[in-house]
Parts: sequence; structure tokens; C-alpha cells
Amino acid sequence: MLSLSSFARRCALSSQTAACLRAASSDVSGLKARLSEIIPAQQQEVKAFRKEFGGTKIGDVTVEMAYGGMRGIKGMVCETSVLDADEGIRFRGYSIPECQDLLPRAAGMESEGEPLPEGLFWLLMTGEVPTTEQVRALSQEWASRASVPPHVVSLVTNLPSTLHPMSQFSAAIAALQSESRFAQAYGEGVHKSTYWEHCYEDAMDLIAKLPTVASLIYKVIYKDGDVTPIDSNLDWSANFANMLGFRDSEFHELMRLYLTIHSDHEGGNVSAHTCHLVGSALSDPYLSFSAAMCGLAGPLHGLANQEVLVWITEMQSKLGSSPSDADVAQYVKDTLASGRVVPGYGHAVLRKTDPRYTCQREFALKHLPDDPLFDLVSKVYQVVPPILTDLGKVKNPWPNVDAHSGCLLQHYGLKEMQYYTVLFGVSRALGVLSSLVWDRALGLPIERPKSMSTIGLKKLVNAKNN
Ligand code: CMX
Repeated sequence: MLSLSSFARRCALSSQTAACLRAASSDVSGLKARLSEIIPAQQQEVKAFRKEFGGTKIGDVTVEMAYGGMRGIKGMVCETSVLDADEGIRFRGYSIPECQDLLPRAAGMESEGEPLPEGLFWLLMTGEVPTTEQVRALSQEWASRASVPPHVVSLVTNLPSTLHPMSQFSAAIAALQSESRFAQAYGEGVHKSTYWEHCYEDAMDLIAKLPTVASLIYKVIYKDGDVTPIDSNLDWSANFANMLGFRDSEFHELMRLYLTIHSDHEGGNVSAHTCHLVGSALSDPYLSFSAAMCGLAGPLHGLANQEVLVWITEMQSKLGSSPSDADVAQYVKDTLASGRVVPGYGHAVLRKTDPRYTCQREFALKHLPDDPLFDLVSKVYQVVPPILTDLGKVKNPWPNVDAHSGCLLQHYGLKEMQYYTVLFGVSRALGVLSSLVWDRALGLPIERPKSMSTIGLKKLVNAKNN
């Protein structure tokens, strides 16, 4: 076991400094003020819409949908992004290439860099493309809120290193709940019309603290346990990369892209839906996000990025570093014959190659075209879709986001596959916490869909058919 490190003492000190800083200069970025302007109009619009069209039918529910994971049921609202089956994700109406084009970039990378996740967060929250100044201020505001209380450091340093990083991540976020301003305000009996403001403060604090928590987990499990302090002159991604111990500016660019594209995938995916569901009970953002991370840790969702790398490196050790197409095809068929899925392929909504895969492939073509693992990932991209199509049951044989991310991380030396889903989780906070703020702003109620037993469904079907 590691004892409480110098990092913990540093955190305790910086916790006080950060609290003073915040009190003196909250809303450094002006994002909260902008939201205060936008929210009343949106509240009125939704109220009027519900009043006029609340009784209008927007879909039908079949028995198959009830058993089939509610696929395709239009039954919830998410303002931040919409997923089109063929085109992929649009963040507040903007595709990934449009975001790469329009969102501000890091200082020194203005002409050809990747978008800053800070800009995407502003877009998700407001629907507006921020200015470079607004994004720079947001980086500073997050740096000022990044401190982690000593008990969370102590918790992480005392967890067994065999405990999966995602379990550690979720536990640490739940322990951070001591900082919740929403929970405190609720306990003091604040009016419900102000809930969104306290939720916003928690969302900002939590997003700011996640890189520190995530790096601490990485450093304690895999390295010496010591985390580089936050640099208030750097952006969120560069700080995160530095804290993990990666100083290569190309890796910082990868992190900016990675943390942008994994952020949001509309409201029905497991992590987003979990955050929304738990938050609907007025559990605070820390508890809601901790629960969301338990969902992301599932192998059919975020853990697929770990599964892909495990699967591909097993393929390499079995077939050598440059196998033939036929050998890869046989390996894929063996995977299927053993009753497992091909990780990184398929999707519940998408029916084409995921644009999050495509932009990572473009990054690889630009920065690491000769990487042997990238070569193998490209070969898998050629071989897998026809095999899945031939099964006749897979609705989408194309790769998703998780099929590519690990090979990029490996290239820059982040080799610990079990850690990959934590990176996904840090990014996912941007989307699900923006949505949570809007849930509270729109006063969405506790979620409670109707479930049916098979006996009840059979009676309903008979009644409808007679
Ligand atoms: N390999 C093998 N079989 C697959 C498959 C794959 N990649 N994708 C789907 N199938 C199978 C399903 O298991 C299902 O089989 P059964 O009827 O025998 O149960 C059948 O094809 C139909 O499934 P579907 O309607 O096409 O897919 P779902 O909406 O049910 O599931 C998903 C979607 C992502 C869970 C599934 O494609 C899958 O398991 N993929 C591999 C895991 C993965 O990459 N997950 C990450 C998704 C992105 C993310 O959330 O991060």
C-alpha cells in the first residue's frame, strides 16, 4: 500500500487556494452568465411546445421493442447532440468535421490543430460556437477548479492495484461527492428554479477535477503515484496528458481530438441514459456521473476500447505482426465460433462506419502512417465487415469509435489497455453533464417508464388483436 503522498498534501493546500480563487472569480469564462441568458427563453419554448403538442403521438411501441432494449423508441429528450444512423453524431447540429473546422484550437496550433474539448463543451451547453477568448477563459476556469480533496487521494492510493481502473474511477467520483454544491444547496432548501445553477457548478467542478483523479489512478496503479501539478496556462487536454506523464505535443493533439469526439452520443446510450436517469431522482452530478461510469465500464459499451486492444494483441501474438487477410479472417471466424462478439464493430443506432472512427483513422494517416498496429487495424477494417454481413443478423457490420482509439494510444506509449475506458469516461463527462444541467433547467421529472410482465404483454396483445 502507498501512504498518503506529497501529492495529497499539495492537493490539500491547493484545495484552499482554489476555493479562494473561485470565491473571488467564479464564472471566469462567462459561460454561466451566457446560460442565464439562454435558459429562460428555452424554458418558455419547451413549456409552450408541451402545452400545444403534449398529446401528439410521436411513435408506436411494439412487443419486440419492449424485449429488445427499447431500440428506436422515441421516449426521452436530449438537447446536446443527435445521432443519425448513416451520418453519425452531430453536436448541436455540427458534424465532427465541422467541429474540427469551427471550434477554437490550442495556442500555437491555430492553423492546423485539433479542436479543444473546452470549445465543444461550450457548444454542447449553449448551442453556440465559442470565441477563442471564451475557450481560453474556460481552460483557466477549469484549471482553477481542479483540486481534489485529500480523502479522494487517500482512497485511490489505498485501493488495491488489481481493482479495475474503471471501478477506481467510479469510486473516486462517488467519494468526490463531498464537494457537491447541488447536494448542499438542496439540503438548505433552495427553490427548485435554481437547481440548474448548483448543478452547473458541480458539472464545472467535476469536469475540472476529472483529469487529476484519472491521472492519479493511472500513476498509482502503473507508475510512482506522483502527479504533475496543473498548469493554469495550459488547456484541459494538455494538462491531462502532462499529468499522465506524456509531454509529446503530438500526443496532446491526440488527446484534444480524443476528448472531443468521445464526449456525447445523444441521450439513449448506456452512460448518458444512466446519468440522466440517476440525476432524475435529484441525485447530484457526482453520484449521477459515478453511476454513468459503471455503465461505461461494460464491454458492450465503453470497455470495448480495452477489448479491441486485447483482441488485436492476442491476434498479433498468435499470427505474428503482419498476418495475411486469410489468417485474420480465420481469427475473426474463430472469435465468432467461440460465442463472442468482434469488439469495436457494430452499433445499436449507427448503420455506417462511425465518423469517430474515420477521424481517428485520418489522424493516424497524418501522424503515424507506418505504424504496424495501425496497419493491422486497417486490415481488420477490410476483413471484418463482410464476415459480419454474412452472419445475416448483425445490423451494422462497420467499425465504431472503439475499433481505433487503442492503436493511437499504443503508438504514443500509453500501453495500459485496462486504463483506456477511463479516458473515454473523462470525455463523456462533457456531454452527459451538459445534458444534466439542461435536465434541471427544464425541470424534467423523475424518470419512471412503465414495465410489463410477459403475462401482461400477452393480455395486451390479445386485447389489441381481438
Ligand atoms: N460481433 C458479433 N456479433 C455481433 C456484433 C459484433 N460486433 N454486433 C452485433 N452482433 C450480433 C448481436 O450480438 C446479436 O446477436 P444475437 O441475436 O445472437 O444476440 C445480433 O448481431 C444483432 O445485434 P444488433 O442488433 O446488430 O446489435 P445491438 O444493437 O443488439 O448491439 C452492440 C450493439 C454495439 C452492443 C453490438 O454491435 C456489439 O456487441 N458490438 C461489439 C462490442 C462493441 O464494439 N461495443 C461498443 C459500441 C460503441 C460504444 O458504446 O462505445
